[in-house]
Amino acid sequence: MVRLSRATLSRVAAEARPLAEPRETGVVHLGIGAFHRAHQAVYTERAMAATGDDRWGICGASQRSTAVADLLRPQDCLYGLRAGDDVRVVGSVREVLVPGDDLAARLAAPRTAVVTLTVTEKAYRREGGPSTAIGRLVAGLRARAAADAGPLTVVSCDNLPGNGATLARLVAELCEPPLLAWVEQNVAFPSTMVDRIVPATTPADLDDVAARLGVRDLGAVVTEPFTQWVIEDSFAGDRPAWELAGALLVDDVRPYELMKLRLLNGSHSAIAYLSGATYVSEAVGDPAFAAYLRRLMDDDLTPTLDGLDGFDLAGYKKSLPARFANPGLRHRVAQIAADGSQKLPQRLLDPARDRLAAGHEPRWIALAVAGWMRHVSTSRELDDPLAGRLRGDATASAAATVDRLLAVEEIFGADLREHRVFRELVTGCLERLTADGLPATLRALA
Ligand code: CS2
Repeated sequence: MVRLSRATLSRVAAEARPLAEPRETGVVHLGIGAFHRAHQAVYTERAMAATGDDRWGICGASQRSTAVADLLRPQDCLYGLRAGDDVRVVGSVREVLVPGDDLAARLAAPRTAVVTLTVTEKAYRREGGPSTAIGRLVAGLRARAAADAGPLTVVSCDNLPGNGATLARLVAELCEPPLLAWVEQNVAFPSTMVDRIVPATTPADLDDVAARLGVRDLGAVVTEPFTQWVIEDSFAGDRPAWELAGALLVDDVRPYELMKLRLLNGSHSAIAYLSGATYVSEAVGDPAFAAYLRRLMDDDLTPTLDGLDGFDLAGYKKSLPARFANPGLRHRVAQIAADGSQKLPQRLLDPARDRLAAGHEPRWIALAVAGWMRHVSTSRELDDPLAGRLRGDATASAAATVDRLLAVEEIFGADLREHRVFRELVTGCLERLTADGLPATLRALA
């Protein structure tokens, strides 16, 4: 089968061809993995199609490897996207850079008006250096300031609350005073909430997309029909008309961020650490586990949300079990379990704090946290930037394990360690989980 490229596009059915063919690059994206290709790249393509403004092609950059470039460059950066039964080729990406390429020059180009980032939670840790995503962004801002190339908007699309403000703070820490002054005058960092489930592409996905498109496509991505992007409407200059592509531009993204991080990502992490399943769909197919997720959302997470007036929160919540159950997505729980130390705080610990402060006992959250503790204590291969500190004696008592892990302040802060109720809840859950297994623990808590 021939490989997808501009030259072979004519073999793809007309309705599955790109919606736009950008003539210039207006967006630089840091971290061009599957998520970007199924999310922001699609909004940008649709925005170009809606307006006819073809200046918003994307230059994607990979942080560490040449893998994505190796897949996309031979395809002229085209790739297929399957969402449910809909398969089509996305045409917004124009170029993919690898680590040695001159990213700073792209960030300093006057035509570049927007930078988007999907660099994962751990990239926002305070251990910056010039080779990290944020270090490279700062080098680009320095080049842009020197070139006097005009304002820039930097849009974080990672799953962190206040992601824009967090990024602005980390950037500021790496800037020398004159650069900081320039950034304050010229660069905006809106916060955003991004939502679309995008599992890592499998060889079976590639075969499936090839069969549907009629060309071989090594850059294909498979996702769900659902997609959402809520963006703080604070830009330094020009931008793609993302609102015409379905994005919501709002004054305050925070209520949306908390809703999504807690309900969707919090449930995801609970699935990853408790269910014992290989795939998310398998976990929620178990009625007892599905009932647990409902209690987690209804009792412990939803009461911590507010400010969503006019938004169909009930509808969003109702859609989640169906999204998780999607049999067309082979979403491995191991993918979600990775980097738990960077995910737990905003997904489960902040809502636990809110519930404790209001005088409640968040036992469903405590169970998920106990699941994570069991996971980090017993996993042979722990994929986490703090792995060295999290691994422990799998035979230790629940109390000792809870004690050891609550002391990791980067995750639990100083407060949760000292919180008697929280400690007791988690210890009780871990004891039960270890002694009796999940079904009995769920019955005992219900
Ligand atoms: C997942 C997210 O891997 C994970 O931690 O919870 O990637 C999740 O699939 C997306 O945020 C959905 O929008």
